[in-house]
Amino acid sequence: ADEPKSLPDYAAWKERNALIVHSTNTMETQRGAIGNGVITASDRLFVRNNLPAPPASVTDNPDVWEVRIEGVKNPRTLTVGDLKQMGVTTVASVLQCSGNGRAFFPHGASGTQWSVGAAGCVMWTGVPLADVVEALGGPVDGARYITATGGESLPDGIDPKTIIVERSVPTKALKTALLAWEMNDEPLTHTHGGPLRMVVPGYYGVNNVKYVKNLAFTENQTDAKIQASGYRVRDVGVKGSPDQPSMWEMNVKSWVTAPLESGPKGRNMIYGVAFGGTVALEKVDVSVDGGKTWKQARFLGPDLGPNAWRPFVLAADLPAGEYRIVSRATDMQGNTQPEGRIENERGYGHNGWSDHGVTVAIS
Ligand code: MSS
Repeated sequence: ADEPKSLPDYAAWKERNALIVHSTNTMETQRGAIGNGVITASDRLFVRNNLPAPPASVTDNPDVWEVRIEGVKNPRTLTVGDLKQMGVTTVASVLQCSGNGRAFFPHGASGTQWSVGAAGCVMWTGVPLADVVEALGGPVDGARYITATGGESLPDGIDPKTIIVERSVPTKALKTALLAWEMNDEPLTHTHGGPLRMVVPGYYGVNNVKYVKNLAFTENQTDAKIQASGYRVRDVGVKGSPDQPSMWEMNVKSWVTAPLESGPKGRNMIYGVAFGGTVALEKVDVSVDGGKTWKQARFLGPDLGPNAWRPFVLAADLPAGEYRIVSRATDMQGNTQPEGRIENERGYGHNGWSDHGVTVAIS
């Protein structure tokens, strides 16, 4: 067996035992460490970097970090200090990697083999992007996308478009997007994108651009590789291209967090988490017989809004035996998790309830 990998320097403050370290750039929360809280502790939250993170010193003096705002009537360069005077809001939102659940795809989708833990629910504090844009005269006519650029320095000798983290989302995201400088009531660490991060509540992780240094209202999506051919849903064996669906709004999803392996016969509390992306949840059903029969679970803790996850619990009386425990969430628009996978080349957006179940021995 391989030596357990240690945490990379930029994430050394994390709780090692709560995480599976896949690589220097990818760490997921252990299923058993997700717990049943409404908010994921920062030191347990997954990490995913497409490029090496900038040095920790970027957050030494967060208020001087600059972001250029373009594609508005009055383009300007603003510091985080300026942004803090323009407005502020706090939102709870699920941060989930597009490839969360990739490990369940039998064709061996390439990329980090995330199970369920490339996701967490955190509080973001920052300025509503709409306030910033309004102060700068509003978007230019014809703007259809908001394009955010990450602040990593790029290596020489490589076409920047092939590696830069630059993502476009439809302008309708302006209703909820923010430029965040705090996560879970603490200054945003560089691990999670400090000093300033684009947050698009309910959208897949990749759209939440860290160390954002440029933000533009654009007519077209960026032609950066991460947008044009990356993060595109297509059939197995097919190359990515701009005409395929982009990983934007998250779909409805849930999974059980306890018990995971065994339990005592009699009363068992079955816990899990569920979310609807941009749509509030209606309910979560739980089955202890692999989906033959279902019972509605109870939500646990306060409702932190449509973009947050909802921990759930179902009390079940279980005689000794083996159980396949699965959960299935339904959102307010009636979208519900499918049983199976939507097979796709890169293993994106997996919300099938069957694969996400657990087999538990009760004795
Ligand atoms: N940003 C930047 N700048 N860079 C990078 O790399 N990544 C992505 C996001 N953002 C990046 C960014 C991804 S891809 C994800 S998931 C996220 O981020 C994560 O986060 P955290 O904080 O957890 O680490 Mo997939 O869809």
